[in-house]
Amino acid sequence: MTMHSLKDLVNDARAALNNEGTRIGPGDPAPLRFELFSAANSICSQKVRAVLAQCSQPYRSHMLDIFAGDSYLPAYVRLRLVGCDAIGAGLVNRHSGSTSVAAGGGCDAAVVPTLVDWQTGEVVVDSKRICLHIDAATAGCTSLGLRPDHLAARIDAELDTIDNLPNYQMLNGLPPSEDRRPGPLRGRTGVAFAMSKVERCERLLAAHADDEALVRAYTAKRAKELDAAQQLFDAQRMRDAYARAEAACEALERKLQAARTRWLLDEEVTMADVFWGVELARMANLGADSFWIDGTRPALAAYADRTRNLDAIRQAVIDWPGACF
Ligand SMILES: N[C@@H](CCC(=O)N[C@@H](CS)C(=O)NCC(=O)O)C(=O)O
Repeated sequence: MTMHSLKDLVNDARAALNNEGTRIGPGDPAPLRFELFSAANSICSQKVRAVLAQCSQPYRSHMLDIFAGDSYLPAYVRLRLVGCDAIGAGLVNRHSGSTSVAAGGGCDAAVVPTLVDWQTGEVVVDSKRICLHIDAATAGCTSLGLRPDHLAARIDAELDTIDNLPNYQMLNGLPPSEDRRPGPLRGRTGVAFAMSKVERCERLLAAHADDEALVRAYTAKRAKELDAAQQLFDAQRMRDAYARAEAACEALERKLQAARTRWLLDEEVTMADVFWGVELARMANLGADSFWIDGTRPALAAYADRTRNLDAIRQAVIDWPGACF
């Protein structure tokens, strides 16, 4: 794609969102390399904002409201399709319960985050890929970056574990009598949430029936959310999702107890710590810190506290307006 057509696509997305974006991060207001489309309360977006903060990378930030359906706006979807097509995995039309492209079976053209790299002219999608792209592209993280070569395989294993956690199911809570989510989320069921997205796709399909690219995007997204509504949210599936998250916490507790380094894998913060920090902050926000508080998993409790206090996690999640429920 030419830089000219990329500029047109981004300008259209900016106009659809009705904002020019806000500059985030250190340095003077020189032209910015990165432009990020994210949502305050999206865990995938939080990972990217935290990595940008950890790497001291300034960027132009556009906030989308995912509950209002901003990520389905035609101009935004057209921009994101460029990134999806670059992955080459096709569009996902079923739901695994996690947000992972690898586990889910493809790319979703109606979600956040999306990164534009003005230096390379790329649209980069999928939080894990975006974070690796930022780390490889910038010298601001640490001297070896957030994914030093000698730890790459172990860091990747942690990122995959986190990427495959059932975050979509967890967001929608446990069965009502066991639900520990904060008040505003209680009573919202996953089925109603997913079906509201199905209905939104149907309205958009009717409105853009003659636009091949949009029809492709909304058809896949409709099928994915219908699949979610039909098979992710019965009581047993919800309990299984929380049980899988607790098992990941138990594995992390054992690794932390065995670790001889300041952070999980190294003396310096790696991308594994940034991702775990975001994930543990989300679990705490949903009331799933019962997995480690009250002495249940002491090493994890201390680690959750330390990662929560990382400047990058504070800036991108804890203190970011609207990031916590
Ligand atoms: N694999 C993608 C998944 C992105 C994703 O699922 N984003 C969610 C928020 S974390 C979203 O935008 N949901 C809005 C919707 O489905 O309507 C990534 O990691 O970036």
